[in-house]
Amino acid sequence: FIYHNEDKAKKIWELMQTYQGVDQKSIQRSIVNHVEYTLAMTRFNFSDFGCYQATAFSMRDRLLESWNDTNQYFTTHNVKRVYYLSLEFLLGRLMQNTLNNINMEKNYREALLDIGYDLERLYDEEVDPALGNGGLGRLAACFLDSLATLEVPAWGYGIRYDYGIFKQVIRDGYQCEVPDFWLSGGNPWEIERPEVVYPIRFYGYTEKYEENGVERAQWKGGEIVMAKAYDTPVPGYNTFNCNNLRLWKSLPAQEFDFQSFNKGDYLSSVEMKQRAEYITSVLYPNDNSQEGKELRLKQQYFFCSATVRDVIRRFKKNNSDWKDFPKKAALQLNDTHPAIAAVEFLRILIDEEKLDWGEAWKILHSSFSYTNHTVLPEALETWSVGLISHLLPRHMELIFLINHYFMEDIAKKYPGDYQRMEEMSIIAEGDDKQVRMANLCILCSHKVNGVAELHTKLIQETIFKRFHEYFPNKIENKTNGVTPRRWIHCANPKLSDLITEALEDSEWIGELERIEYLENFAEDEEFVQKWIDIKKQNKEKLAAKVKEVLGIKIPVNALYDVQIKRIHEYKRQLMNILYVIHRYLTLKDMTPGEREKVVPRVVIIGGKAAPGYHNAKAIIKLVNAVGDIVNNDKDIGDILKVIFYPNYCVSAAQTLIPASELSQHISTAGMEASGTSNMKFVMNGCLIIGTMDGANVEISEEVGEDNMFIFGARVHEVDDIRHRLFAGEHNPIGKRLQRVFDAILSGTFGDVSIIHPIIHSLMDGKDYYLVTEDFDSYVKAQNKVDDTYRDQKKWNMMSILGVSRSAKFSSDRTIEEYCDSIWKVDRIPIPTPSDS
Ligand code: GPQ
Repeated sequence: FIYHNEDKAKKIWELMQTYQGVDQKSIQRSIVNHVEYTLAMTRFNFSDFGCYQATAFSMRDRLLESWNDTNQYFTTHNVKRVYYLSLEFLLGRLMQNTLNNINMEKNYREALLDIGYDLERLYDEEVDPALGNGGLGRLAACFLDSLATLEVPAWGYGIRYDYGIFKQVIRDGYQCEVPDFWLSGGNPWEIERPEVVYPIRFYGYTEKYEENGVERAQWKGGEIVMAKAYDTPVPGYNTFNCNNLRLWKSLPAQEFDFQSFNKGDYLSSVEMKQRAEYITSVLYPNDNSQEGKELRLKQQYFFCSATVRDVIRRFKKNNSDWKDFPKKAALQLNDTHPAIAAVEFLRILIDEEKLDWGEAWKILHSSFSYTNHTVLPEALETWSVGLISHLLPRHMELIFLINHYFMEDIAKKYPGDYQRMEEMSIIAEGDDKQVRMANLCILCSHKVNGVAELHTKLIQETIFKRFHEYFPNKIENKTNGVTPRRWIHCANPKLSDLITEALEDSEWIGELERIEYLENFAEDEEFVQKWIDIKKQNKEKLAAKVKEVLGIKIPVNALYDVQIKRIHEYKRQLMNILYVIHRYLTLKDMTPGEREKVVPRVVIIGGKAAPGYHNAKAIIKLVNAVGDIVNNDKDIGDILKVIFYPNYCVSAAQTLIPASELSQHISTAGMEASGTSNMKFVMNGCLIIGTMDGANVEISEEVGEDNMFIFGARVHEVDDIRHRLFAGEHNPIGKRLQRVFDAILSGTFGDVSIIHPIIHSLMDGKDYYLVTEDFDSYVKAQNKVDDTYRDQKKWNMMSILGVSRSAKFSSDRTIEEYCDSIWKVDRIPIPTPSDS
């Protein structure tokens, strides 16, 4: 290795001279070289896409320098690393974020302009890597940015899906799903690692044996699939540190194929190849709900096994005593999706490393921790004992053992309390026995966290109540956050510049606490005017985009009211559109003179429905149908526009959020664990209409309740209301809402029969999400929105105060808390080239 051979190292250093230059010529030469030598295009004529690719390759070269040095440094110093295990990383586009983090945007912009390319246009050439569903996957991406920025040695681990979340196309008002083969144009950001491969076993059987009084097993037979690593460098903001995101792809195991060949079974060997490749082919498109398919469990085990082996291999490079493992590695489970990693780790320690149960358990427990992201029962994962036994026979044995020891402890502490044992057991008994993955995760982890204060309190008091009683220090809160790099600095560059100008430096981008000084400008006329201008420019940009995508012209002087998130009944997009209909019917009642006095609104709703989620798809149809009528109604004109924004994704969010003035976070209280877009909107000067749910509660504490539009039932009231509604004791539907229902049912919006069953159940009181219950207070809050918007001075003041009080919601704050109280890791800045 070069570091052991000084002469060789010296020679290589002389050859390379130095790191990549930052001057214009060096940047241009590097880009043009990639055009010719990497892309094999002619350097005298290349497309915007070619230029994007070459530019990305040139940036990757640069990242590789710091990425290699960072890893080398961490290995040499044998530091503790964080491993973030997640089935989803919703990264979004990388070019702009990377250039900003390494502080090279200006250099690249000028270098490109000089050869006739516009950097902003290149940004739009990039595919949006969408290996996630929604909040959970995007949180993982924000965490990667903060971990690198805070110089924490950390790797993300996940799956390199061939197909990310589907592309949403709207036909006749209905959602259609189109596959997202995001790799078709190549991926210049990743590095394939053909030498980092692990064999992964499925099915087969176990053979038990005893060794020094310890029962161990050998897992044999079945099928072998290979996992190959693909690495994506993760640069931090304003640091030389560069972390890594390692994603696994499945491949057929060659040795296995040859066996089939020898038997002359050629076709079945080809079939096996395809089965192997199928494992990492597609991301499951469900958000907040489990589908329970065998292939999904295969994905989980596949990536967990490869990850655990990789982590162990890295540990063993520098360490010989297993007891040191928790001092060198912290593994975080992003929800229960990677839960099987804990069992795989235990299996390796016991069956391969020959540790005894007690030692192995202690090491496992001190290094693993688990984040819960929901209380919704349909999202709490369970897998049938039958399926796990079939696919992972040894793991099922170990889960039974973990449960056996645990049940013994519970029986000791609460003799005869079978009810409690039933609740706490990993196994849900019954005809079709199930493994409760959350219970497994809680047991295997030294810390469990919720994602907002209210959510953490709820898991302590409801779904994990028994565990909280038994392990009173285990469950704690880590309120989510979002990265200000992507969500202010990149998404809203003009706002970023204005903040930097006001605060007189740009350090707030890396230390968001500093943004509080903006409060001093809330009444500074010159500043406020610039604030207004920026919002207006962002609205113009969005209006142009809407025109381009949908052919609909939206007015810029209207209030932009936005709800963008996965479509789910608990998020209550239905309540939003019912209110829009109410607003439309009210406008229709008015004389033209009266209408002119109404605050004009553009209501934008965007989000994907899981392909099998019928009710969510019905809501999309209703929104589109209402838009068709309202947008073409001459009486209404520009006073109300209703837009369903198709294919909502990270890059769309980066255009929508900076242009929003009001955003909706209106879930039934207790159902949204945190929400994270609420934080992004606040950071971009948008006001919130919302329920006291998830992180909205903490946002209201920070910005002040007067600076938000809060409405609806509170969490402690929900159960009683729901009981009342279902017992038929519901309040009669109010006149306004009844009129809305009548309009829908009588065909005012064309054929929306797909929504009729939902409307009928609401009228029958079967209103699990409290839409009818909260409707009146929602209307009141909306009236207050209009009144406030009329007072632009007040509105802008609220907007500025929101931004200046948003520091808590930086994911840097969140990550610092995880580092201090869960991972116990330090910040390790690596020496920059100029230091060495
Ligand atoms: N979340 Cl369980 C998802 O995006 N997908 C899921 O499958 C589950 C949770 C969200 C949750 O709904 C939001 O309230 C959170 O803000 C987000 O996770 C991140 O914690």
